[in-house]
Amino acid sequence: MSDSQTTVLDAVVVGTGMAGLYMIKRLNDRGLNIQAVEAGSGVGGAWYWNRYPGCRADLPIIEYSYSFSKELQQEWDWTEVMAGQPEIEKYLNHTADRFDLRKDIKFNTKVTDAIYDEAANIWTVTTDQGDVYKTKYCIMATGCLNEPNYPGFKNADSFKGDIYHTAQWPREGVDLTGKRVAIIGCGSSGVQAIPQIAKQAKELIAFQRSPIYTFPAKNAPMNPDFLAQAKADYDDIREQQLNNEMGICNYRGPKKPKDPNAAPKPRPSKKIMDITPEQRKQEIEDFGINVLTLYVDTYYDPEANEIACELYREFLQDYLGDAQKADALSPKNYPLHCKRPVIDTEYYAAFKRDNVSIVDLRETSVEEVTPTGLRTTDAEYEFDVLVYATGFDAMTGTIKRLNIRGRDNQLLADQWKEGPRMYMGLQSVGFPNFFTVTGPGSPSVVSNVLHSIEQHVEWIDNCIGYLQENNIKTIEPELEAQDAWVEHVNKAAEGSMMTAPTCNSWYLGTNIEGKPRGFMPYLAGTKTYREECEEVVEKGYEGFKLETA
Ligand code: N01
Repeated sequence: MSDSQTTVLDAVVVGTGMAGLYMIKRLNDRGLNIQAVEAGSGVGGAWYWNRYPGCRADLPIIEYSYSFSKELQQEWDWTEVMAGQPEIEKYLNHTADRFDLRKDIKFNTKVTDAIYDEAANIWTVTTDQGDVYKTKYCIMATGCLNEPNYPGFKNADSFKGDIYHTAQWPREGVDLTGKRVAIIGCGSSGVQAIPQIAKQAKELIAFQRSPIYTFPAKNAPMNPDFLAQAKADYDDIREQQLNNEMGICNYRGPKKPKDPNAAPKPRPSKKIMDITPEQRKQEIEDFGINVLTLYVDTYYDPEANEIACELYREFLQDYLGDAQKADALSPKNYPLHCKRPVIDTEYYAAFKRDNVSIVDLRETSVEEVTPTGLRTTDAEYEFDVLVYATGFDAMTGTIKRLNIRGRDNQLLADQWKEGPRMYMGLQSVGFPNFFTVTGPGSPSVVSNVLHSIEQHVEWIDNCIGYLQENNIKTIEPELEAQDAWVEHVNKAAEGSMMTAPTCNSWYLGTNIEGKPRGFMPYLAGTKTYREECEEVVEKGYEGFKLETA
């Protein structure tokens, strides 16, 4: 039912990335009257916005793809083991078309407000295009990495050349041929972009404040036989993903029958502390530098971790053969496994090129941006293009910027001032019928995020179905349950390198000035979390308040 300005709906879905698309499909299948709103001109979310050169998945795409449709699984042919952004964007467009989802999406439109009317039990969602949606359910599928972070350098606007952010790369692409380019940041985005930009640009200067631990991605073209076998094995692959705490099964193709006469395959040691310094070097030689990520003790024992870090730095010295460059690129003063794991394709090789240099921002700091480049405390740098690979105000940035008001007109951003407070990463107290897909307090970004997205979308959809069928007006968490969950999430992160005192990361919010330090995702694992979610439902939505109509 609509008048000229207002549309009355059952549900509004904000965002049409991997989460939003599946959410639309589920709610359509349920027969609800819905509207999705998308800021971009196309679907894909993170895979729409992040189109910088080199952008690709960091998990095998066989497992980082939708599991909800067997037909989709069978009909889509991936061309690389870790697919690139263009291919993933194409896949998501295909998904939108295949399930006829576009009809429900309003593109080039940003939600600005979502305001709850307690008496009417209705959310009023408004957009920057003047749309007004009156809806019973509001679902934020805005993703965890959506709001780009621009460092607040002095005189940032004075630069006369071109400025780009990896997370807002122009759709038409950027020709960097013959240009002098500066790139700031070396998280996953910078590490993927640097080798590609280095190939095009006349000169590339990488400004790095926290050089990263990164490991070879081992991407390759997809072998058609492997793909065919994976398709045949998909039921088993998905089952194994469900039984893994990261939502990853590391599918390696068909299991070969064991040859009883074959010599046992060499395997790396379990703990770095169990082997001698000579054995550690031998294992790096035998299994590659990635072996450092396999020693379990490096994840919880600071001494084991520091040994691994030192071996990493030595490896870098040997590989680069340039002590000064290696020193500038060496991660120091924070543990391995603190930040999100980064994998790369020829990242360090790029620094062997004559046109690539590094500025170590631990030794000098940025004073200001100038019309022709950037001035540090040590020197002035001139370039034509400035690329920010400086990440995101992650997990809470997008939601906190919106005018979301629940009961008693309270602002969600106020409730989250000291850090996000959610029950199970799904809902916040005082915001009935308002859901967040992969919200803070759920495994989301510390898992195969698409696996976590599917679980959340299904939980939310089933919950809405339950409310509809049982004539329940509202669902929202109980304060005690929410407080206990936040505590539980904090406990799960204790003792991890991700929360070590010397660790800073976007998981902790420390990349954004003024953001309170706190580990936002839930580290207990996807299997554990799914079982907890199922138990809550089995116990009649334990920890949630349900109000009947
Ligand atoms: O962002 P980041 P990202 N001065 O926050 C630096 C996902 N992703 O876009 O560490 C100087 O990791 C900052 O330095 P520091 C993935 O989950 C996935 O790279 O704060 N430097 C850091 O080096 C990933 O984790 C893929 O000291 C400044 C960098 O900028 C997440 O997105 C690909 C600075 C930011 O790194 C974010 O990755 C890409 C300043 N003022 C992204 N401010 C896949 O592979 C920030 N930095 C699927």
